[in-house]
Amino acid sequence: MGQPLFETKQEKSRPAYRLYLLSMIAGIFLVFVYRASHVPGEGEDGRWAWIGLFGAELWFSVYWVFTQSRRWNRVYRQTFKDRLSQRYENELPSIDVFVCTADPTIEPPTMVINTVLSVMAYDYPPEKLNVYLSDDGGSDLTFYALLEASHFSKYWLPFCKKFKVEPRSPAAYFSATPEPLVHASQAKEFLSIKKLYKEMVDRIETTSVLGKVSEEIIKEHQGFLEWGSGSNPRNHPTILQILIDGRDPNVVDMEGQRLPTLVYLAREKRPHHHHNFKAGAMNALIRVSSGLSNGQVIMNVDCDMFSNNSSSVRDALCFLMDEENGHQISFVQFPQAFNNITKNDIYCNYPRVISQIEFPGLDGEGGPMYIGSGCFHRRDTLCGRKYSKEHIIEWKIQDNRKVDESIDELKERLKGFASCTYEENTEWGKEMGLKYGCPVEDVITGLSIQCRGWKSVFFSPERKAFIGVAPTTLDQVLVQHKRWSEGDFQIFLSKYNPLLVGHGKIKVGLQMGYCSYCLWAPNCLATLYYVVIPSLCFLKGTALFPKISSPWLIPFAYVAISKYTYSLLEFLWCGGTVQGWWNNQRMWMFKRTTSYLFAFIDNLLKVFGFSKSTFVITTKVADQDVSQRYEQEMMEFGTSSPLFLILATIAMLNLFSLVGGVWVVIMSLQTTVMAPLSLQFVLCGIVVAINLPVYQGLFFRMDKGRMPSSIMFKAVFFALFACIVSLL
Ligand SMILES: *[C@@H]1O[C@H](CO)[C@@H](O)[C@H](O)[C@H]1NC(C)=O
Ligand SMILES: CC(=O)N[C@H]1CO[C@H](CO)[C@@H](O)[C@@H]1O
Repeated sequence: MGQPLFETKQEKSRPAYRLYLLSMIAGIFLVFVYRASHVPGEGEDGRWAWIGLFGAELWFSVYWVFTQSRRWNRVYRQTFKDRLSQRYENELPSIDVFVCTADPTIEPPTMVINTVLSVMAYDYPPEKLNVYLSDDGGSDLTFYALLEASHFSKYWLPFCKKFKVEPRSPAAYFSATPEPLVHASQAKEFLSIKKLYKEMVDRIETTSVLGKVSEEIIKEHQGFLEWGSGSNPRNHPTILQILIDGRDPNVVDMEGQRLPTLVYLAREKRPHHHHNFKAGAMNALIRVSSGLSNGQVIMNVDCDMFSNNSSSVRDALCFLMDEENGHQISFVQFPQAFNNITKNDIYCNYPRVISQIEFPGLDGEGGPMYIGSGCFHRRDTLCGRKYSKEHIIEWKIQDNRKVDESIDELKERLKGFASCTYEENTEWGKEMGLKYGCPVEDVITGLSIQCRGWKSVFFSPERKAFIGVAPTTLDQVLVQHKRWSEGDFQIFLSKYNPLLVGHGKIKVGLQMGYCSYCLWAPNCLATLYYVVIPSLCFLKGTALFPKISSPWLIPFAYVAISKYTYSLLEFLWCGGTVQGWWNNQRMWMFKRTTSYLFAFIDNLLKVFGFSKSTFVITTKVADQDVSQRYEQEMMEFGTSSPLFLILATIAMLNLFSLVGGVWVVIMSLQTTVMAPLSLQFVLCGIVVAINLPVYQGLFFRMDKGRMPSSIMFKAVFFALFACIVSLL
């Protein structure tokens, strides 16, 4: 046994961090002592507001403890790909890559094939690489685009390998490299491949605009015959096409090299069957691929995330094939990155702290969660295998094709795996494959794998492995977070609660780490309380915090200042800017008061048996100026979403309270009035400051991204109403 294929560096919690933890705990304790010992008496002003605030602070403290579990034991990984090639170059396992798409209008076929081409061009023996596209949209446009991509790959793959091109998504490559490469010999090939690519995109886009594939194209490939006259996205038989059969040595690229297998699959859809969204698609792919290439490692990626790093497969294998520790590792999760993040990242799309602090923290406690994209799994563990020390993995190619089977027989056999009825009375969706019944199926799937004894690994290379496109409007971001937080909270309320299923199976730190995400949604209550009640009480003159001269002020000030200083330093350490951190704080407040609130309410409605969500949330806006405003870091409101009404109302309420409260102090001409209210003044002032973009959107902007005036009127009305009621 030689040197290890990967190395783990432990970032042990430093003494300074422990000191911070201890001092915070002491500070929080003193805050509680004050809260408990100074409750206003029966009948006094502000008794209930006080008790509520105490509750909110208790919640924040408990939640804060949960978030520390992602920090105290961080590990960072490094791989040695040269050792992997030296030892295993000829015995590399075969890899099945799954790309999932669901809708040709939201996910344009050109984007999908760029992702497909980027993974086909991995630096890996092509005969061991198999790419499957699952098209839940069942669209012949997507199939047509994939067919074009299969032709183009015969030029693209040799080009990538010859010139060591990075990144290997043609769109990303050509936009990052507008000029031909330096040498004249390369320039010619560069220009000709760029031309080929442009022509292909033109053909695909013309076809997309027409909305149907032309008769000439249909004649070219018999695969189109599978789209019968009556088929539609919700009602069609399984459509399966092997566009490139990598096992056939006669199928080669322009340089005579073998090509990766490329398969198109649209699983059977029938109106009366539940399809289980992406988890269902993934499970169909797991089965179909098992009958064909049967790769021992499965990687899946969303169709909007192209591979930016052609060596990711080898990175992942360094973990899975390591002789010493690899046998217990079930999956290797890469972080998500985005290519259109602006400098100060106004919507905090880039999960900076998550990928540089929190996931390494989870990794130190037994492994990160599976986040649904950019993850390499071992097939057997994804299909339910339990960990046992005795089991030794044998890395070998085990293609499940029968020797004497014709291509048509093979296709029929594979199609059966993707039929609607295949999963009836089986363990699929329960113990096998991805789990069903939860909007964030990836998280519970990862959790149950870990509960079966496996570890996972988080790997974040310098050059990012996968890059996607981040949402560019506030509405999209909030809706996305509503879905995530709703799913995560649903896990907490279900039988998959990490504290229950993980008990005795995974580390307590990891259980807490999972919970810190699962408990996103309930944060809404305490946050809403904190940004509304102290401000209203300030307006009214009811003190809820210690006086400025009181020694009790110290723990409050200490806890607040050190928590936010810590988070600022952490953010800067992760490469962010101060402005970016401020934006991040704003987004936390926005998410907690809107997305999480809706997610929380929807979950409660479910628990009480109203299964249907009663809140309809508006969809995305698509506007030409939107991306321009995004690049200028202007917040995009623009639609009259109920989420924005909440944001605007909170902003107005704090503004009224601040102005009104200060007015009262000035009128009374007594500075003593201010002394007990100063912390509330500061709090209310901060809420106003963080909401500046909202006031701009409400009153000072003329562009289409401003708040609709209907929202303005309603928000002013509700805020005034709340202020008046509180004064009564
Ligand atoms: C993506 O790959 C390109 C080309 O290698 C590199 O310049 C860029 O920094 C990568 N992007 C990220 C976010 O790592
Ligand atoms: C700032 C930035 O990079 N914006 C880009 C975001 O992504 C879209 C689509 O890829 C580009 O058109 C923008 O230029």
